[in-house]
Amino acid sequence: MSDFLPIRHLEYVEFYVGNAKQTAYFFTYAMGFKPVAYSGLETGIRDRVSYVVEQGDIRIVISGALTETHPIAEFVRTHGDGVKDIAMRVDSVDAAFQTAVSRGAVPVMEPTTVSDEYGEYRKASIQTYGDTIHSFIEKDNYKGLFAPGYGPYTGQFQATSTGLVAVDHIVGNVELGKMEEWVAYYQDVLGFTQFISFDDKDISTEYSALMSKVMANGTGRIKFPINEPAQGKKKSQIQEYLDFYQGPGVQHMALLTHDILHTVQELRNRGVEFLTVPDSYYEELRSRVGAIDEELDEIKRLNILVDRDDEGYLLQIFSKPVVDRPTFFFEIIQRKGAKGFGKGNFKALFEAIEREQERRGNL
Ligand code: TYF
Ligand code: FE
Repeated sequence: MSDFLPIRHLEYVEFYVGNAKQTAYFFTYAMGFKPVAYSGLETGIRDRVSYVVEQGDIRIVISGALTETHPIAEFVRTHGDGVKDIAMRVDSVDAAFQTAVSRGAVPVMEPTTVSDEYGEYRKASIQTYGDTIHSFIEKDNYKGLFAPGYGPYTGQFQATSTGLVAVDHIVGNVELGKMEEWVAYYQDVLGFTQFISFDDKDISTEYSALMSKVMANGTGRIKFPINEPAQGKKKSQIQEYLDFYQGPGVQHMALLTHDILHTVQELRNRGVEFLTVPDSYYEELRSRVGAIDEELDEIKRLNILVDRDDEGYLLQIFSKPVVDRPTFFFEIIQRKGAKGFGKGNFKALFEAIEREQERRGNL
């Protein structure tokens, strides 16, 4: 089937937060992102503030409200800090928006042009799960730093990279029984195809269960897994998310590194907290994944997980939630040939998540 809505790449991921300045501090000093642009009172914007931070090909926008009634404030009251917008770069905003809406997308913002002395910036948005949106961005004729209304970042935050290079995938949690609807949405509206699926046999442990399907765009570069809770003996981790986020939303962003030992050591040094698996995981590792390039002692010391498939192997680790509620977390991933999502780690990973759920009194 033809790619009826070609997407060039992920342009940015925007978080709505309670305190953009301090979230920007976390992204800078803990995660190693460099602040590049700013929008707020000093650039003539009176109702909100946004910081743009970058590392490798990853661009994050962190936005906070300056007024009681701003939609950002309403979002944060309901959901806490979380992802609002997964924005994609397209050749034509008009074509992308018209195509998506004619195929059933709920429109959020019609194609809009904003201009300044650096040129024209075009944007339109459609709804996806929960209060999350996808914006389409067209800015080939825009030579400014980020977008109109933004100026250079002139503050004192200084980043040292942690080696993160790209977004590998972004996962959405949806309500029980809704996964197929959202799979169909990405298929019908955005022309994504199903990349891989995991059912409850793959990923249910004694207490916590979920189902997951991975949707990928035409180029295969953009991957959006969708999770839904499945019935288990106790509360699913996905249901815990839905309860605290008060609905569907982005559960995790997986960020790619080419040197996971370095990246995880850096993140740990800077206070990023990760889930841990028991020693027994590492006792079984060598027989499960065979020979790998990395020193097993180092892998174990940093509590990194490893999985192998027919094409190679991958290394991954999951942060604890990085916001107040047990909702959004990061995954750090290095791929050495493997294109999967670490199915062989699901049991150990979900048991680690369940231990955290238990500590939170949510199991
Ligand atoms: O994205 C994935 O599929 C892997 C595994 O709640 C995973 O990162 C799946 C569900 C989940 C946490 C991790
Ligand atoms: Fe993941």
